Order: sequence, then structure tokens, then C-alpha cells
Amino acid sequence: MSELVSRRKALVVGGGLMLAGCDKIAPTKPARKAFLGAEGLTYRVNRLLTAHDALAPEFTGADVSPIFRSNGTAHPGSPDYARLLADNFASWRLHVGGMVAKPLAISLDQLKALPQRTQITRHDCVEGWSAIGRWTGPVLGPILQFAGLSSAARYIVFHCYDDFGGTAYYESVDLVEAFHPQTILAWALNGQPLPIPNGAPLRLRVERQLGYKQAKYLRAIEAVASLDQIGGGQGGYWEDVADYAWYAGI
Ligand SMILES: Nc1nc2c(c(=O)[nH]1)N[C@H]1C(S)=C(S)[C@@H](COP(=O)(O)O)O[C@H]1N2
Ligand SMILES: [Mo]
Repeated sequence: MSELVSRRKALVVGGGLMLAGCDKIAPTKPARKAFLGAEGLTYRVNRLLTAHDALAPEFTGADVSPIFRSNGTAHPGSPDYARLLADNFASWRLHVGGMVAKPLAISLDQLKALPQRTQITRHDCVEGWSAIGRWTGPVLGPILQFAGLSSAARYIVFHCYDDFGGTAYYESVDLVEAFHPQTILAWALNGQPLPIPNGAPLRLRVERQLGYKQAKYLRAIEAVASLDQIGGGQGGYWEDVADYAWYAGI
């Protein structure tokens, strides 16, 4: 943090000096404000990416598991989900809200029209099984930026369609994971639309994290400054009910 402050100061001084040289040809104040605003955002996003950029291992097509088993919910039981399924998710929307300037409601077709990433990764469940799958979908970071993520947001919460005994499944990650290049919203597994047991129509893949973070049946994404008011306050369904660690890497 202190390094961040001192580097910011250095940049402010640098910007000031540079602009001081241009005093005679341009009004300095508005230019300086614009420069610092854009630089501040880019710098912070860059800092998040470069300080925590380790990639999860990726595999080849030959490594893909013949069967990718299902765990937890295999079919959300709610009438809402049944209705979405009935029209093959044509009326499904991913809501992006909370601390964003431009809340979004994105259709499956719109998600598929974005630049896609495909990655073959290993899923590790804490219950003691693993499977390798090929996942395809848009990278999450640009979607958050497009929605105008507030600079006061600290966590991204994923709300799901399924529940256990009336408690909805949810998960959350910090901005380092949210903007990681392998964090995608997957609509395909092994080249096919997600099967219902694996989270149709859309699930999170946050590849440096364990199985329970890979939220299935996505309904909404919410940017928040604190997790205190979400669910039981521990950042996820299993974190709330079974003391799973909020951040436990593979
Ligand atoms: N919405 C939702 N997401 C979920 C779960 C769930 O029950 N509901 N189970 C989690 C757990 S513990 C694991 S291991 C993986 C399982 O994903 P799979 O069913 O595709 O194997 O999904 C995770 N995401
Ligand atoms: Mo799991």
C-alpha cells in the first residue's frame, strides 16, 4: 500500500512536471485532471493484474475427462428456472448490478457475441475428486469495465438460481480474481452448451480456485464494497454453512 502511495505521488509529480512544460500552449488544470483520472484507473487495474498474475495450468484436448461429473445441485428446482429452461434460456438474462454506473441485463446471445476464451483446466472439489474440462465463454473483466465498475467496489458476488433448503447458492471473489485472464463466464463445456447438471446456461470459471467457487446457474453479478450484508457474511454458501475458506487456492 505504501508503495502504491509513493508510486502515485511520483506519477503525480511526473505529470505535473510534464504539464508545467506545456503551460504556454494549453490550459493546465483540465488537462491535468483528465490525465490523472485515466492514469489512476489504468494503473490500479494493471497493478491488480501484474501483482497476482500466476496462471492455473492448462491442458490439452487429450487430457479432457470423458465424463465431467456433477456435484451439488444437478437441476435447480425453482419454477423460475423451469420457465427459463422451457424456452431454452431465450428469456434468461445475466444481471450485472450493485456498484456499477451502468447496470446490465445480458442475453446468452450477447454473451456469445463477445470475444471468447477457451481453456482446458482441472476442477478440484474439496470432496476429493477432480476432472479436466474445456470451458468457453467471455472473460469477466471487460464486462465489469463495460458496466462501469465503481472504484469503491471490492468484491464481485455471483448469485445463482439454485438453493439448499431455501438458502440460495452464491459465491464471491475479490477484484484480483475477477480481473484474472482465466476468469470466464462459461456457457460451453467440451464444445457443447453447458449441460444442466454442470450449470446451464452460464457458470463462473475462476480457475485458481477450488470447485465450490465455480458458481453454476448464474442469475446475477453484484459489485459490492463489503460482503457483510451478503448471505451470512462469509462470502459464499459453503463459507456460511460449513466454514469453507473464502480464499483457498488449488
Ligand atoms: N449454483 C451452484 N454452484 C455450484 C454448486 C452448487 O451446488 N450450486 N456446487 C459447487 C461445487 S462444491 C462444485 S465441486 C462444483 C461442481 O461443478 P459440476 O457440477 O460441474 O461438477 O460446482 C460448484 N458450484
Ligand atoms: Mo465441490
